[in-house]
Order: sequence, then structure tokens, then C-alpha cells
Amino acid sequence: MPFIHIPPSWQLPEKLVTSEASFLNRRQFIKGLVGAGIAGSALPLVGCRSQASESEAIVGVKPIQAQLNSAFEDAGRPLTNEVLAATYNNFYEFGSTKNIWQAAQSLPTDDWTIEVSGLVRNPKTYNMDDLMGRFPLEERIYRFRCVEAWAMVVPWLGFPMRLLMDEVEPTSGARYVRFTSFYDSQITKGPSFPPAGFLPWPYTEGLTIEEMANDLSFFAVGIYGHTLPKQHGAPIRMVVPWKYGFKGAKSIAKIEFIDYQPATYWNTLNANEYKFESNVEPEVPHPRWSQSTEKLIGPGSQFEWEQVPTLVYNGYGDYVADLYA
Ligand SMILES: Nc1nc2c(c(=O)[nH]1)N[C@H]1C(S)=C(S)[C@@H](COP(=O)(O)O)O[C@H]1N2
Ligand SMILES: [Mo]
Repeated sequence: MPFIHIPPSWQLPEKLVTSEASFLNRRQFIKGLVGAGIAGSALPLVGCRSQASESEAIVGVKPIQAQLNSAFEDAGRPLTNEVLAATYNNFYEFGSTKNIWQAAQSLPTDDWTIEVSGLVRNPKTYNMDDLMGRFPLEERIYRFRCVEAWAMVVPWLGFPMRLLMDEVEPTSGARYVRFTSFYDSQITKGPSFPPAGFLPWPYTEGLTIEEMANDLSFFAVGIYGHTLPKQHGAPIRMVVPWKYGFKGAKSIAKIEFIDYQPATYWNTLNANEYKFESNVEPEVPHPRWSQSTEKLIGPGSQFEWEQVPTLVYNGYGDYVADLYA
């Protein structure tokens, strides 16, 4: 029983100003529930926080040997503290607070498989040993920018998405790719509000074929020198650093090559706030907050941070601007 202590808890601020989820508990939504006759059980969001030590929050990981890619050895900003990155997460399958690292430990990652299917010449189902042995693993230090206007800098370990594409060979009809995260309603219970039936599970994300083939697009199987802790999206997640963080689906179970733009989780919930493309664009405000600056979390806690300007394409324009010309 690793987590038997009872952490101190208190109520979260009524509404975090820049929360992706906060529109979910607005009056409008509650009115909808009243209509459906189930509002009586709706409670305000209550969260608990606990102090995490390194040994508590970063568990079940194994070291990974990988070459640092010299093109991505300097993000121009300090690396985020590892424990901080592992204890300030978004993973709605386990709740809508930043403090889900503990709940995420129930994600079952043994015997993981990833099905790659759709418009490809060589459909395949991989297990993690397959994947990690098949492609040379490298380390890349990327800036990371959540649409909620906080940012980090993290060292990912993994391989370019392009290598997987080369193997499965998308056909000429493949124009988009849908990525589907692990979902099991008994395990990934989601936030306590709104009820699971109101959320478009499983979590899905999408890219165009050209975006997936871009040099930056990466499958991460590790972070900070070891495999991914569950809260970061073990055992494999997407990393697309010129887009807002929600585009990087965690704990990928299925990858499908398709000929239409797929519906995605946040875009389905609120298309006005979360566009399919969602590149980092400082000049384009989120309907509920500005995107012109961001808070760089750390060094020591989420309450110590530096306000820095947001960079166009999160500073990766040299790699991706051509995609949108
Ligand atoms: N399956 C899944 N993937 C997800 C999310 C999620 O809730 N579920 N949250 C996204 C959001 S909003 C962000 S900012 C990043 C957070 O990644 P991190 O917790 O590893 O920093 O994961 C993204 N991928
Ligand atoms: Mo996010």
C-alpha cells in the first residue's frame, strides 16, 4: 500500500482563471444538467493537495539510454525541476486538478499494445519492447506550453513519429491521423464533475499527415532519463511542441490513418476555445485569457514562476512555419 497517508486537503479556488476545464462548471452547463434532472448531485470542484517527495511521485520507472539530439539540447530556458513536472499535470482521465499524479498510478501499463491501422500498407500492433527496440531512442529538450498559459522545459526520450510512418507506410489517401488514449471506465473515471457520460471519452487527438511527418513530432517513451511516470502518460505519448499541450495525447493505445479530420476531445467539448490546429500563437487570445505571455513554472514550486513572452509556434517556427504558409 504505497499511499496510505491522508494528505491535507482544502478547497480549490472557485475558478482557476486559466483552466481548460473551468467552462465545464459554468452556469450554462449546470442549467443543462437541471434540464436533465441530475443537477442535485452536482458539487463544486473539491481538490486535495499533498506534498510529494521524489520517491513518492516518480515511481515504477526504468532508466533509458539515449543520445541527446544536439539540435534540441538548449531550449533557451532552464530545465524544469523533475519533481515539479511530475506533480503538476493535466490528465483528465484521473481528475481535473493538477494534482492527479497519485490517482494516475492506477493506470495499468503492463503488456501495453499500440494498434496502428487505417489507411496504411502495413498495419501493425506493437508492444513496448518492440517499439523501444525497433527505433533508435534519442533525447530532446523541448519547451512545453499548455493552453492555460503555463509552460515548462522538459527532456523527453523517444523517437520521431516519422520513423513509425516509414514503417507502416500510409497510403496516398491518408490525410489525417487520430491518436486514442487508453480508456476504461472502471479505471479512468475522469473528474467527479461533470459525469463521465458528458465527456467525449476516450481522449483523442489528431494531426494532419504533414504535421505528423514533421521533424519535431515525437513519440515520448521517457522523460528525465527514464521511462515515463504514469502521470506523464506512460508508456507512450505524443509530443508536438509547437502546439498547445492538450494536442499531445497521453498513454496512446491506438493510431489510425484516416482521410478526414477527426473529432478530438477538447475540440468536441468546446470548439470555440480549442481549435483542431491549436498552434502556439501569442497574438491569438484564448476567449477567456490572453496568450501573449506565459508563466514558466518553477524553479522550486508552482507558486514560484517567471512571466515570459509567448513565442510564435513556441519558438519552433523554423521547423513548422512552412506547414501553414
Ligand atoms: N489522455 C490525455 N492526454 C493529455 C491530457 C489528458 O487530460 N488526457 N491533457 C493534455 C494537456 S491539457 C496537457 S497540458 C498535457 C500535460 O502533460 P504533462 O502532465 O505530462 O505535463 O497533456 C495533454 N495530454
Ligand atoms: Mo493543457
